[in-house]
Amino acid sequence: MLSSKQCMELEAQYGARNYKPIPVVISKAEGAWVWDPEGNKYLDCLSAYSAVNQGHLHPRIVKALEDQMKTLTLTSRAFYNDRLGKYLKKLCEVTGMEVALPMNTGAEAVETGLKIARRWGYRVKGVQKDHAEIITARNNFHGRTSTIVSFSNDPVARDDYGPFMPGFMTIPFNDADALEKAITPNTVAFLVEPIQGEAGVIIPDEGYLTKVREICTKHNVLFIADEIQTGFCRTGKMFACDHENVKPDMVLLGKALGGGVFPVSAAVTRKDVMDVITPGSHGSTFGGNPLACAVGEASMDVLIDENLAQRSAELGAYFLEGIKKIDFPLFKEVRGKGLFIAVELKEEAGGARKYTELMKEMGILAKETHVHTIRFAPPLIVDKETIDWALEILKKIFT
Ligand code: IF1
Repeated sequence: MLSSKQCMELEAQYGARNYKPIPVVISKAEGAWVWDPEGNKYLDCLSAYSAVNQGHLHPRIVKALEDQMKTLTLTSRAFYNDRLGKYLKKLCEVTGMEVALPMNTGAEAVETGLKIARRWGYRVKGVQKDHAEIITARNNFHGRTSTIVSFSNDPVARDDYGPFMPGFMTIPFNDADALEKAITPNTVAFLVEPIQGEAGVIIPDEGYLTKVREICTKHNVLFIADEIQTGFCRTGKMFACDHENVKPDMVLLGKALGGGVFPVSAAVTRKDVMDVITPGSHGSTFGGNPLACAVGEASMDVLIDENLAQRSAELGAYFLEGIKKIDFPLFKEVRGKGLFIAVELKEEAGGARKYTELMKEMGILAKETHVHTIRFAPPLIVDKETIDWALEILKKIFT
């Protein structure tokens, strides 16, 4: 087996430098825990950015993958496959939507949503050809395609990838008045994360999503919720929009839909919206493949049958309180919803990186976001004893 050092050297030599990972190599995982090649054990407090909500190697998800792997893996959409319909039905039931378009990665789900919204604008709303506008929120993160970085305001993600896609504008997050002011007759959609993830777990004021719903309805604008990171129980409800009982016109899903074993994503919406998509107008070689369908179905079953929304809510509140009780003068703010928690440090702390590296030394893996914020998002199957253990370590680090 390669040592951690050898693995890191190989990546450094042969890999593009688009990441700056915490210096730990993971070679094995189970549940909430991961191991490096030397046998050191760590608590995973990132969960692959919430793609592993069900825990690493969940037996039921692995079994679904194994069983399907031996039967049928890929057909393309040139033919039907016997898994897709049943999976899409479950996806619609879980989201309360009517029809779904299956893709693979989150960015593809977002692209799908943008294409549907534009077509809907021209063919249903009656916007003049090539004049559709989509409103997005400042500090958003929706993925890395050229179109998506066109409406990012993060220079690191965007600089020198122009010329950028026109037809997007950005307003402040958590500002419903700004949304209403920004809407024009050409506006087809408002795309927003119900809680901003990459921005640092930014939770909007209560009532914001309700107001967004009202404004979008009033102006005949599609409310598109990117629940790729916040969805599937991460924030203590099945979807983050459920905290306000708000139903968007379209929901974008990914990450945990693949149960940590496979990339699975989708755009889910109403029938009258999805009807603008006609044969040949959108698709993907791998989207809706039988393996992804089996995994997606099992991933949702696990979330529901193991009551992971409630678990996330309860353990999240407990973890959040525990961190808040640590009396560290360099904490600027500790916030969270469910097991989606962020610790923002004051400028004087000199950045979060040295703390995430220290945490690694003590057996907890988390990642800083931007410079000053540490995100805590363990798999939702984590138990209270483990959180108590993590809190003891955090106490040591922050005192
Ligand atoms: C990376 C961040 C998190 C997302 C939302 C769509 C996508 C993402 C709300 C695209 C992806 C990822 C991408 C991953 C790191 C991670 C991330 F730090 F970059 F911003 F989670 F916070 N919508 N988020 O959060 O999904 O195409 O990646 O499947 O390394 O880029 P994807």
